Amino acid sequence: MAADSCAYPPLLHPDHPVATPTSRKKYLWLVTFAASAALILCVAAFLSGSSSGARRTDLPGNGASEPRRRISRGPAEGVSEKSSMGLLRSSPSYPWTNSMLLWQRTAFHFQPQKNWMNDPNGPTYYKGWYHLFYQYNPASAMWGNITWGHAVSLDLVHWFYLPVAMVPDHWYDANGVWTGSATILPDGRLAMLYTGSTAESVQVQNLAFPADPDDPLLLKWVKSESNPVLVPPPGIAPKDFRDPTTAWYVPSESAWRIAIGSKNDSQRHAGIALVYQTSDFLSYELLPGVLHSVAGTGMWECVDFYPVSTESSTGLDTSAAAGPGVKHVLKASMDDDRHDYYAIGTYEAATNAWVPDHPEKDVGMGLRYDYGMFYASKTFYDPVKQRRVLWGWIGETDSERTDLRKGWASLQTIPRAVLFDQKTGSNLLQWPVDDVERLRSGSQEFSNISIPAGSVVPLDVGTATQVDIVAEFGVNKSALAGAVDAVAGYNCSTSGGAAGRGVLGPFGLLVLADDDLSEQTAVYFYFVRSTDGSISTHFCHDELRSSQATDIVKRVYGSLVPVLDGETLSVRILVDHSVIESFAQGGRTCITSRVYPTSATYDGGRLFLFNNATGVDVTAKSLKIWQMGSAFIRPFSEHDSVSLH
Ligand code: DQQ
Repeated sequence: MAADSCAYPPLLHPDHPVATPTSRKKYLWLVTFAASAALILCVAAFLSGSSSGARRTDLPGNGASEPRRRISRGPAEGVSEKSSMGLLRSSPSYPWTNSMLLWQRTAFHFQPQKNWMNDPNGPTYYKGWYHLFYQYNPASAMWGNITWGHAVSLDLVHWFYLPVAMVPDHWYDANGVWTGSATILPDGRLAMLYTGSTAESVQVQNLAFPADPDDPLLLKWVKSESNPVLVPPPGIAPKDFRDPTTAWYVPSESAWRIAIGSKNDSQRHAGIALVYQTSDFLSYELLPGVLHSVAGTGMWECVDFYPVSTESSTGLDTSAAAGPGVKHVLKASMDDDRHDYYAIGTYEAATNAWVPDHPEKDVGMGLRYDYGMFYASKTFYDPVKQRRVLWGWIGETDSERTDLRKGWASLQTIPRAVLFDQKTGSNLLQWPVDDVERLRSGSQEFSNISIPAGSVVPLDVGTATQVDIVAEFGVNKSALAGAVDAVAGYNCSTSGGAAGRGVLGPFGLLVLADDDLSEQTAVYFYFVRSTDGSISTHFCHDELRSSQATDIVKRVYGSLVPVLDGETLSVRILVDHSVIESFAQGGRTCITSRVYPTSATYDGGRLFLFNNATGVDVTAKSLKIWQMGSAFIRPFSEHDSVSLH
């Protein structure tokens, strides 16, 4: 799309000069420099046909053969790597058949009809509809030409595709309409702030608003004549300034605040969140200091900042005031390791500072939303059900060659309701929004199934490729008390997975398995009893045998999960063709696996229980399995608008 940028005036139209509030004037040179450079680039591209835009048009479309240049796309343009390319360089390619590839599309996860998708953007509720925008490449199944895809739903499950909402058509977003967030103002107006990557890959913040505020579908968007409304401040590199949050209102200032992620390499590679204050979303003041910074964590992408109630089970609006009974969550997507980390703490608007409750578990050092394939997440407040809802991007771990063949890449997680865990007081709980349960049908229930040490127990549930599973496990207490596991410092990822036998684990379920277990993904618990008698519980996914295909990245994921005295060990698992999302202990620890079964597909997908521990018998105390219907995600038609309302 950069080639298109030549069709637009590289500087704002003289009839609509940029508003230059004091805080912006001194940085105008940067914008002017970027714009002039863009103009020079456009001319050079026209003369030589070799601009970055021309490079992107080299990418083949759907079904095309291998990309001609195996270059790494994200980092060159100022964001993290968007594919598993580097990890798969020496993997032999697998003879995928069309029916195998077709199977990988899911039934109730959101994914576009075709092509590439990454971060969720601007999720919101507007005039009766839930809106999801997303980073989208309309031209290919690989990252690039980033545009905002758009879909709407009445229930967060059944989605309708709409035309793309915003395309890179101005100099200030010629290189991509990157990630952003929605803010609903008290009078119902909607302000959308997003990062534009200019033709020179300078990251600037832009404002857009609905062309017709009365249109509940928000089909048309207008980009502000004042764009860019923010450019990188002094000391911040042009490629380290992105992803504005939803704004929160600070009554004492009669103003809104937003956070923007960045990094400070001169302060030990610290990830930082800058805060700007605005009263009109057009002019902004950079507040002194930062909301928070953590040394060693590098660039913070897709910062999210929101309040949670410590006393009630409802979500809070982003502008809910800090105070007793309210804590604030700070989340950052770490460009360096591509994981979403959060911490819970206290926000003080007067000092513009957020302090974590547990500094040893600061952002980037402790808790993650999800220990699997999950990144660039964003929450929004749903006023209808008074809940905070989290979306996350599930990337691919196959090769780009395979993505091009299947014609699409990436999914969004099932939207998850987020609450403060009042029992532990130290983590969040994530749970699939209850609307998902509308897809359940035909449940099968089992109780007290014995899983002796070293056994695999098939579950007679027929096909299990599109299921919602809730399982509770019990373990012989005396065995637990007597056993001391030699595995000090157990770690799911370095453990050897479900095949590694310990005294007290692993045990759990094998999902997306075929009859002879040549394919299986293990979802399991693993107890470790230390010499001091304390027991820690690990929750893991093992993808190592998830597919016979060789050209995919397979990992063992997981972390600790708190299990309080008197609690039963429990897990909920959503299985959807090629995605497995698991929620242990009510959602204290979550894992998402993106897998690529080749024979555990169609009516060949099965479910098993297993116990690979050597020293403990396990009982599946209760097990409930629902077949899940399809969400029938489809393009929106006028008929839908009449029949649904
Ligand atoms: N994705 C967007 C950026 C963001 C990154 C570009 C995170 O705005 O930082 O597609 O995946």
